[in-house]
Amino acid sequence: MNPAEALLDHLRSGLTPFLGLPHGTEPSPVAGVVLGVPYDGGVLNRPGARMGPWAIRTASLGLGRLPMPLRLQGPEEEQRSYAAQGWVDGGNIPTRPFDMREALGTVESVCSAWVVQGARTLLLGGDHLMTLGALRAHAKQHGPLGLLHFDAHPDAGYGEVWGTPFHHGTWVRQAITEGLVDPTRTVQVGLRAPRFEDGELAFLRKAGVHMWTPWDLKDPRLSSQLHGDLARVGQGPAYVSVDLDVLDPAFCPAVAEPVPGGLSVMELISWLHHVQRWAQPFVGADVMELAPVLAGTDDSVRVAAHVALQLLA
Ligand SMILES: [Mn+2]
Repeated sequence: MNPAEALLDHLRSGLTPFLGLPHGTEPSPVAGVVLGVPYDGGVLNRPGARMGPWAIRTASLGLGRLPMPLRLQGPEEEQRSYAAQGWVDGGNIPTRPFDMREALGTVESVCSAWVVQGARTLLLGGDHLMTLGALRAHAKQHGPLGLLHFDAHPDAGYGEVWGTPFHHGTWVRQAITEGLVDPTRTVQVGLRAPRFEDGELAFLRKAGVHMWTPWDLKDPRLSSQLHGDLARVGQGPAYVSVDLDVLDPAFCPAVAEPVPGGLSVMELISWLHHVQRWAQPFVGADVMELAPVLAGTDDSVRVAAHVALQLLA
């Protein structure tokens, strides 16, 4: 179905699959699957991310799927393929809002059912803890993963909150501890939030994770080191995780923990272009933490839809 037909089909059916992709909830050997994660029980402060998947899908309707070439001038023109070629929208993962461990298990088992068929995954969140379920599914299939993680926060928090070590600020530490990611192929971009404790950065440094603040990204002396880091993540099976709070609240305020001083949409999309230069495409990706109820306009939602589209371009 071409995009125009997909739009007409949406008008007829009232269904809103991401980008008008074919809807298919039965795991099958497709190129990739988009899965919503309507869960926000791991949010510490401002919930609402459980509504993210519906909002992103609605905002994606009518978007073209033929991405702009990376350059229209000069010798470096790079054509990009039709976005989400061979992908389906697998609907939402039915995470019940009452039990965090069960929700994580549901995300893992639904992702696994697609991953064993050879499908790549794109999660639309949902809170960031749910990334842990997807990483468990992919690591079981591919072994330890490279991780390119865009976030204002390192998400490697220590200690328990309300009696559990699982919340949306601890999944990276869990993933390293469980051996789901290769820390030497793990790179975090955009970190800037004020911290509660020093142990997080020490843990990540000791593990071998490379971390970049928005100010590091601007330093021309660090440019080749940064490009080396981004390339290294993709030298094996890799996962790309975007917490929308990596963006400045000027661009995307509808997140649980907005932190001033973040990336612009253009900067984030520029970094995502590096992902498309990896020798092998990412095995899984996600766009997390959109809480559409937390902002009065749909600007954040539109940004989320475009970031998700760029991942599939
Ligand atoms: Mn996060």
